[in-house]
Amino acid sequence: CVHSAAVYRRSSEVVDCFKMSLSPNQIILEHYLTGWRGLIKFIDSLGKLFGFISSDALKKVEILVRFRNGDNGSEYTTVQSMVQFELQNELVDVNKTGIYPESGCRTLLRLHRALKWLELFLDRLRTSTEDSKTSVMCTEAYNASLAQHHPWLVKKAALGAFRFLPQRSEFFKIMNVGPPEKVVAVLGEAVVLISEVYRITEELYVKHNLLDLP
Ligand code: 1PZ
Repeated sequence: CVHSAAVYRRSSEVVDCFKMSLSPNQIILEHYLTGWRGLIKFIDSLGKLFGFISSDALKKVEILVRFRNGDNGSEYTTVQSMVQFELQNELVDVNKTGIYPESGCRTLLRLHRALKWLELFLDRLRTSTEDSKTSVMCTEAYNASLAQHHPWLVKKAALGAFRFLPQRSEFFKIMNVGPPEKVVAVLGEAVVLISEVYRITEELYVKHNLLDLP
């Protein structure tokens, strides 16, 4: 997947990254993170108002990239190998934040939770009509997912920012994949892939009891 260029290109390329991250029951971190870089560039192209969202996501991507480039980089090939390595070597703060506030496991959990928001939002966008409001779809998706993990101040900031989302037609244009029918098709593909990536990660995190990492 090609999302290494500095500017946002096409949503279908982001979808390709997540497709390549499926291996098929493992998640390849390299492509997962490249997919995230594409999402971050997409948010950035929506304007400065959303900078606090993309900068937090970018921080998390960079933490994971640093692990991949570090001494134990080979342990960070897939999400599965990362979880196994960090747990076996006790590199995760399990109950409260201590010496490993930025473990790969807790960092990826934040991105994982955000993917649920994305899945719900894209599904609403896909099935929406011309007069549907992106801010409403975004708020509903957020309240049904990520919001429950955020303190009130973050929630307030997020809900405030959603009001400034571009409208549906503009959103479709920024996605840059062609006419509305094509956008809807790409969204359909994206929802299927993202939910598969989500499902596999969720199963792994449930199995190791990692869903509440501080
Ligand atoms: C299209 C517009 C984007 C809407 C994105 C909806 C999500 C709103 C999230 C707003 C929160 C950003 C501020 C940072 C919050 C952090 O406290 C949390 C928890 O991390 P911790 O503090 O525990 O280290 N960070 C997150 O929950 C990660 C949020 C990533 C959001 C990425 C959204 C993906 C956008 C895709 C674009 C279509």
